[in-house]
This record gives sequence, C-alpha cells and structure tokens, in this order.
Amino acid sequence: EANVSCAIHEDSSKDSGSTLDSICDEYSVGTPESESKQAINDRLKTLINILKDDFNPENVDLSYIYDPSIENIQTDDTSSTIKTSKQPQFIINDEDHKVPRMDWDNYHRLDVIHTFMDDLERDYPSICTSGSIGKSVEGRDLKILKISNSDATNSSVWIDAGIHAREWIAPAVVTYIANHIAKNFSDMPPSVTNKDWYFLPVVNPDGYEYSHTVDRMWRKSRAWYGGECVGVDLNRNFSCGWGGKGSSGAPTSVFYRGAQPFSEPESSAVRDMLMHAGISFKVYITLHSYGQVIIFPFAHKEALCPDYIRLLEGATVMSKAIHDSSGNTYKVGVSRDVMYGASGTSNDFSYGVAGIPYCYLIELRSKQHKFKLPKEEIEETGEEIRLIFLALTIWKEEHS
Ligand code: VAL
Repeated sequence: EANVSCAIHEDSSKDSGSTLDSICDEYSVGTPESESKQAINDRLKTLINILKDDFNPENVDLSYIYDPSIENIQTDDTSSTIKTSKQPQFIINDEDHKVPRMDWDNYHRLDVIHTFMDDLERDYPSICTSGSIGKSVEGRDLKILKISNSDATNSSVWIDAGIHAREWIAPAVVTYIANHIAKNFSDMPPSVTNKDWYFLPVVNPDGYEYSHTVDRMWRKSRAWYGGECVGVDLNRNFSCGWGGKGSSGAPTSVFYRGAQPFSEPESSAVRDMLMHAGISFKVYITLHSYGQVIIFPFAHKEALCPDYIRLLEGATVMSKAIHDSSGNTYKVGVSRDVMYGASGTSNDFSYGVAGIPYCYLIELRSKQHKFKLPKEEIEETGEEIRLIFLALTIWKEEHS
C-alpha cells in the first residue's frame, strides 16, 4: 500500500467516486482552466488510486529554514553602498592538489566532478558529451554532461543541482544518476534511452568551492555587491515572480535576489539553455537539500498553476517510487504548502516562462542531519532518486 505523505491535508478516506466539485473542494485543488472538467476528474481518480487512500500528512518542521547565525554577516543593511560592478574574489589555485577519482563514498570538490564528466565523455564517446555553458562570477566553468543516443525523435530532460552551495548531497546525486545511465545505457529501458539527458551538477561552482574551503554553511553565489556584501541566492534570481515574497532586496540577506532578474551569469546560463538553445525540454528537475519533499510550481504565488493536478500526479508517482524502494517518505505539493513561499526560483521559471511541462524541485535527505548528510548515505540517496527518474519516465510514457 502506498504511504505517500501529501501536502493535501484533508482526509482521503472519502469516496473516490465523488463529483469533481466536491473532490476539488475537499482537496483545495480548484479548477485549472486549461483542462476540461472531465479530464480533471479522470486525473483525480488516477491520483487517488496512486495514493490508495493513504495520505499521511505530517507537520513539516520549519525551524531549520531560517538560521540567523548565517544571516548576520553584518548587521546593518548597506543597500545604499551597493556598487554595480562586481569584483571577482579569487580562484583557488592549489596546484599541488591531486584530483582524486570520483566515487560516491565521499563528497568531492568541483575539479573531481568536472574531471569525472570528462572521463565519462572519454569512456563513452558515442553517448556522452561534456561542455561548458558559461562561467561563474569567479570564472569557473558551468559544466554540463549530455547523455544521448542522438536519435532525432528524443525528448529532453534537464537535471541540475548545487544552486545552493552547502547542499552537497544534490551534486553527488546528479553525478550518481549520470554515471548509472552512462555505464548501463545499453541495458536501459526505452523510456530512458529515448531521452536526451542534460546534467548540470553544480549551478553555483563558486559557492560550492567556498563551502568546501571556507564556510561549510555557505548558501549563495560569490558575487560581490559592495563592502562585505557577497553572494546572490541564485534561486531567487530568475525572472518568474522576481522580487516577491520569500526573497530579499538586501545584499546582506541569505535570500538576496540580486540587482535584477538574471543579473548573475550562473542563472543566465541556465536560462539560455532552457529557453534559447533550441532544445525542447519536457522535464526540468532541480535537486536541493534538505526536507524530503517534491515541489512543483508555483512557489511565488498562491494561485494554483493550470497543470496542478498533472504535476501532483507526477510528484506522487516519484514519491511512491521512493517509498517503494527505501521506505522513505517524501512529501509532495506546492512550496508554500510543504515548505515556504519563494520568488524568482528556477523551478517557477522553467514552468512559467520556459514552458517546460514537468518541473520539480526535490529536497533530498535528511531532516535528521540537515545539510550535513553523512557520506555513508550518498549512495543510497543516489539510488532512491535514480529510481524516481525511472518511475517518472515510465509513467510519462504511459500517460502521454
Ligand atoms: N529550498 C528552496 C529554496 O529556498 C525552496 C524554494 C523550496 O530555494
């Protein structure tokens, strides 16, 4: 039986054959305008079948979301001293540093991750291509890996991570999945091989390195905004709902949204790939930690998105796959229901502006260890998340 924790807080042990209106009332779903009532009714029935009357809403502990010790880099709000030009901070240049081999027994530095991507290209040249889609503020590559059999009929999937520096498990899971697909490509089902897979394991390489070398709890980028004001929350710098609630205009804030939408090279590079590279993405997934939730748009406004039910179904399929494989519970819902509201996120942009139909933000493990998930859990987290991609692609194939 499914044990999927759901953001819908009503009792589900109701008659699944209720009329659409009463179901919508019960589940606070509303009636999205883009689908007919019959279509929505069918979708709700599918969803209820997936959930098998076993909603298990639990209260999310929000106390970890705001950590004042991180916020107070300096106490005064120095908005008036902001300079418009940015100065690159530094490039770590430890020439003696030997690049260890990639594995999933440890969290690795950026050079290990990038070398691993090049190694996959070298070892599997017929399906793997690595390349840079731009540079960070401090000049590091925004390196992507594409895995594809180059069939012109493929649809495209985007998976990124590491937009927040300290969330180390997220890049580790992206590389785990990429490695698995590359090494086992010939044994993969068609739902996997008929996709062009794009992986960007570290959206925020400057912050990622900084969290390894200076401050383990660093979240933002390393863009300089004057004085001691360093860093933009890149997941507040996208254009969809930019400037709204759940972001800050103060460069001292951990939620600083930047001077304007896409003021940062890291978010602009992602935008250009999603919108201007001539690639028709059908799925966008961005991995974060922590909280064990699967979130879909919108995070920046209360109104339900027109595809709420379809997105909820996909999230539920993924959550169920996790539960079936590891017994772990991932809550599903919109951000303000399962975590908090946020504006200018990459997930809202992907759906609301780039028009990608399936967009999810997944907060990985774990509530217990917060950002410092023990390295012993990297591999099992990678495995449970790999399986949700499999479940999502199979489900999408059956339902499109
Ligand atoms: N943790 C995410 C963030 O702060 C939210 C949007 C769920 O970017």
